[in-house]
Amino acid sequence: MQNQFFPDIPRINYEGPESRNPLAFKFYQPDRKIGDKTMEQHLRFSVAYWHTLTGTGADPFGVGANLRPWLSISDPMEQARARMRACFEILEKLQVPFFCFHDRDIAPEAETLRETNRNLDQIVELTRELIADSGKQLLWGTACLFNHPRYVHGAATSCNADVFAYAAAQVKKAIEVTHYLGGRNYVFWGGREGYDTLLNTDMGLELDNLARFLHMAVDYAAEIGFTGQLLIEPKPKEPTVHQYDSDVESCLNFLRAYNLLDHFKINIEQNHAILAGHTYQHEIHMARINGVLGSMDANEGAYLLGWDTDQMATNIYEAVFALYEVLKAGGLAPGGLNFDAKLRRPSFQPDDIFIGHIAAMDTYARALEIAHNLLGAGEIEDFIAERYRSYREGIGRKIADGSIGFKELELYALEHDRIVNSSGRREMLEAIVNRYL
Ligand code: XLS
Ligand code: NI
Ligand code: NI
Repeated sequence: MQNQFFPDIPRINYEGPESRNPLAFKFYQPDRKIGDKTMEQHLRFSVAYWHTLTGTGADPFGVGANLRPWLSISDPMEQARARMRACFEILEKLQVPFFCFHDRDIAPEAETLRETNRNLDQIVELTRELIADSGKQLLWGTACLFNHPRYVHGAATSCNADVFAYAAAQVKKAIEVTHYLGGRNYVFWGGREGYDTLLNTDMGLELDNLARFLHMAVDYAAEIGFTGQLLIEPKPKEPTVHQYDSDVESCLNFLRAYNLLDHFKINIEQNHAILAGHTYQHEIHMARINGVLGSMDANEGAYLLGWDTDQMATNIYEAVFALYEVLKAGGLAPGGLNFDAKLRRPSFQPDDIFIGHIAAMDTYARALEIAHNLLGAGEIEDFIAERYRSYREGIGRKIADGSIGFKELELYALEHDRIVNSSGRREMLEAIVNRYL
């Protein structure tokens, strides 16, 4: 195991809930079986390169504050190499099996696209070696189509066709690289695919172009033999005023309208869910019942702020319901739980990287066990089944199997107009859940 960048950090091991060691797992035991799979197989944790390696700790009011061992290297390509090595040291020490990156996270952008691609190729070669040596895997790759000023009006939805072409070239390359590194998924987050004002926007054309772009990506992935999942990541706002892929339902509508539903699944992020005015569980549930649950960006947003704070998840209650849905869906593979999360700016020390990931991994490990027990006991499922019993017999059964219409229902209602309802028992159910925590 590498020990070059974080010599003071040991390999993180399980020490149990009584441990007071911040550099130990209290709940995460990769090999422990929960039901028919190990924790590692259920949770499929992933480190997000942009936050954990490339992120500097800058915010809109201040420059980078992070202390990182590779920042003393001034040559950008040498620094990129060091960062990639450091990534694998982190993965190994944390026992995290996967990582995710944007093309521009791992290699610096140069003057020309050709040169930029050459930079990328060099880092990709190093990454391939490190993958082969460590057995770590790429959960997903993606292209950064939002940082550079050329994407000021969007990428696939830009008013400028040259930008559409540039974005296509970038995604083509990013899919190739993801494929070359054995990536299990490829993600599209439409960072600037939305609008700022309708006064300057042809929304119909922008949406058509976004669909054309995604069809081209589907075709190209098939052409080069990439069989990983293609994922769309919804987010409602930030940076645009209106973001086209704003939540799971808007993505579903878009994918259906443009004949893309067979080709895409959805990558759900907690912080994006709450910005959309939904719960995390709602978004996962919606994806599950529509058969499009692909992967998850397992972070956590601040409920008092209106932007994507991308915190390390530590709220066990929320994670329980996220994993309850995942268990009901039969698991996440080939997707995973990607920590699309950054440390708070005051947590600038290198060891905070480990402490933060341990906190999130333990949160999900603990939540997995709770969700498994809650689902297995069946108290919630039984209550729901009983609540809808009227659709399994008599008139309800005829409604459910579609064998009845308004005229018959009117005749029925005329004879049965003394309606009896029963309690929804929300408080009772919440108390039941609390018994499992
Ligand atoms: C930004 C998104 C982004 C995607 C990958 O808010 O969460 O990080 O996950 O482009
Ligand atoms: Ni994300
Ligand atoms: Ni986000």
